Amino acid sequence: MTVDLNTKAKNTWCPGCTNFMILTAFKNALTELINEGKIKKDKVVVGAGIGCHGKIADYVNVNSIISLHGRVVPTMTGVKLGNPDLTAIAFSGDGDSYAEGMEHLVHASKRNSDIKLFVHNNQVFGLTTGQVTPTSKKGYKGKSTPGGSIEEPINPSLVMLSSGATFVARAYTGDMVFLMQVMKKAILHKGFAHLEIIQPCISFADTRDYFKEKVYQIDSNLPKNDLKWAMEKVQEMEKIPLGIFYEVDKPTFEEQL
Ligand SMILES: Cc1ncc(C[n+]2csc(CCOP(=O)(O)OP(=O)(O)O)c2C)c(N)n1
Ligand SMILES: [Mg+2]
Repeated sequence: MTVDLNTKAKNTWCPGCTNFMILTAFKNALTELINEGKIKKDKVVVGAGIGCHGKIADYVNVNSIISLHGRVVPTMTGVKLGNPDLTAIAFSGDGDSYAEGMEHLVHASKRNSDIKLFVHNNQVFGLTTGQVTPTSKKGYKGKSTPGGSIEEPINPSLVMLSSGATFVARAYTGDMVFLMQVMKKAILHKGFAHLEIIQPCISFADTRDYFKEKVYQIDSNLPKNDLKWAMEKVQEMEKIPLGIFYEVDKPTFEEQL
């Protein structure tokens, strides 16, 4: 069955932005899950933070709410508590979630709130035209760091594993089919799911050549319930692993409340 997820909103992302890959992967993931009878379109709610990523809420024809910068996670916590039947999917940016929204993120993860969080990690504040974020590489030269960032970046997947997230995964916009497959699994996960989507920002942090050489997919048949292994794996830097590192079944915040 054709599921029409298009909207009439004018798209204002830069031509060639990797957000188009995330948008397409997401629409395909939703279409397949709806057609497979696993989710219902009218029960899906998309939340978004503020940033280039946040515009995605305007481009997918499902229920949606645009939050404040850094506040999509608590907003979706409320949405899910108010109506636990909803499939709550939040889109955020590396600035949105890992800077201003970090404390919300850690606590939602610890609670195992039944929210799926897809973070567009372009290692830059994109919408505000190129300032350093917690995931910017050391040496990154942008508007707020003209001499190069002197800080080491954080590793979001590691933070999520140590905070209690029950689904921790990483994907790259260069492989849209793989991204879609991981999105589908995250959406079906019961509990807090964190999907870090590595994406080059073609305008302010063009990392296309860097990531193309670095990323690889882990063996999808490996057991996913080994926290120690997952914590070690996500810290690999020489080559950057992609896939679902950790996935366990635990009671959610909403179930227990
Ligand atoms: C409370 C608040 N703080 C700061 C801002 C300014 N602001 C808007 S978008 C943005 C950067 C967003 O960066 P990121 O979350 O990485 O998203 P991207 O644009 O890269 O997709 C900032 C700092 C704001 N709108 N509201
Ligand atoms: Mg960003």
